[in-house]
Amino acid sequence: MALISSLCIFVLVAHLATPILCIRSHIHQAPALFVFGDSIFDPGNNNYINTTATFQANYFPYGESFFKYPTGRNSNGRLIPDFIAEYANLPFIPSYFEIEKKHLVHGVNFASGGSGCLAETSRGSVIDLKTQLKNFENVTQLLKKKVGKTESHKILANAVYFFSSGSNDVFAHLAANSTSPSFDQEYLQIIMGNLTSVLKGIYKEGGRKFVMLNLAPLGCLPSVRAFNLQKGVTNGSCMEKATNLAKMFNSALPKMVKQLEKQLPGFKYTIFNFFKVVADSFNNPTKYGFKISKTACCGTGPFRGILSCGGKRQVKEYELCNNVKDYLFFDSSHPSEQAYQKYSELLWNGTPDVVAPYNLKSFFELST
Ligand SMILES: *[C@@H]1O[C@H](CO)[C@@H](O)[C@H](O)[C@H]1NC(C)=O
Ligand SMILES: *[C@@H]1O[C@H](CO)[C@@H](O)[C@H](O)[C@H]1NC(C)=O
Ligand SMILES: *[C@@H]1O[C@H](CO)[C@@H](O)[C@H](O)[C@H]1NC(C)=O
Ligand SMILES: *[C@@H]1O[C@H](CO)[C@@H](O)[C@H](O)[C@H]1NC(C)=O
Ligand SMILES: CC(=O)N[C@H]1CO[C@H](CO)[C@@H](O)[C@@H]1O
Repeated sequence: MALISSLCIFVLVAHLATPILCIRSHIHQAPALFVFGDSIFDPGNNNYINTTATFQANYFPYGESFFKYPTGRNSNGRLIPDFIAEYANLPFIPSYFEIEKKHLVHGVNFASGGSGCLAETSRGSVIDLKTQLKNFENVTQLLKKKVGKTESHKILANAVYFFSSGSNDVFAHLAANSTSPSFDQEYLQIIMGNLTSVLKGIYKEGGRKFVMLNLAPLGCLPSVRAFNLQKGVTNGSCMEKATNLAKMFNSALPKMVKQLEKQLPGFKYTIFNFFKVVADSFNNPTKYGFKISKTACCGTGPFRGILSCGGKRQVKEYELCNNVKDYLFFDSSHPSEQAYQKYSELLWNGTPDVVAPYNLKSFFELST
């Protein structure tokens, strides 16, 4: 957002200040960042809700590498929104439950670990996407009170709205249909319908610029591979069915946002190919600076794929690697801070094969 301000040089003429030269300068204030979705983005919202340790990460060793205390982030340090905020010259975006009014102008993070696009996904233990939208609507009211209608309108129109959602809907679908997880095109349409209605809700509040992460190759997560290995379904290879569901979601996503672009004047979007970068770093870890991509740093059992990191969940015994910098995955289902940093660099500066039609550097600058 370019705020116009005038700098004037005055001369004093007989007690009257007369401007002789005024310079109009553009003071660049970074657009705000509003964040929605699941554990990929949750900075600790789940610390404040009635849930279980399964959906939380507010205990050691989460956060150990960067914050030095467990913030609630599902990794050893910063997440993608933290890096993007840094690149955009914004402070860390506060969780919804930690906003003080002074922070509102830079954005708010509403994401909740375990949530999906559907209210049924992890119902009762997470803040679903529709409720995240309600919380956002609340924030827009607070913002209006704080800075006034005109300024809040500008902030909301220039802001970037950042989404990571859908993986947990896929997992819920697989869990409910573990014997024959034949994908239901109908289920995908319901997911897309719910995601669409949340995007429209933000648009209605004045939001225009949307960034979507597509889904990772979910069948390759250590948690999924360990589960299938233990059940004797596979030898620990990636679960094709889970990855295929992610691929189907990923082909529906651009169609959905293109549709919105046609329907809603001024609607802009960009999509980060999270699938591609996770698949690539899983298959070619050294290219990304990792040694180990198939086993997580923190967890239990094969590939440390049992979700036990921290010992607060069902399984209390867990292993923690010595050199987390070598690992793509921190726990059984979440990338390490180092991986998030690499992905964030690609999201910020990347070429159209990973982020299109805009990378975030140009998307932030895009005027509405
Ligand atoms: C939290 O959830 C549990 C299980 O759903 C329930 O038994 C308990 O009463 C809830 N606690 C609060 C404070 O709402
Ligand atoms: C909105 O904020 C008000 C006041 O802070 C609060 O009472 C209400 O529960 C909030 N609504 C939602 C949906 O969070
Ligand atoms: C959202 O999902 C629910 C099921 O969770 C479904 O009944 C509803 O029709 C969906 N809404 C849209 C707009 O697709
Ligand atoms: C594991 O299974 C996959 C798929 O069935 C197969 O392609 C791969 O060769 C197997 N690997 C080993 C080490 O047996
Ligand atoms: C959660 C989920 O997707 N459940 C589905 C499992 O499969 C049956 C039959 O195909 C569907 O009716 C359920 O909706």
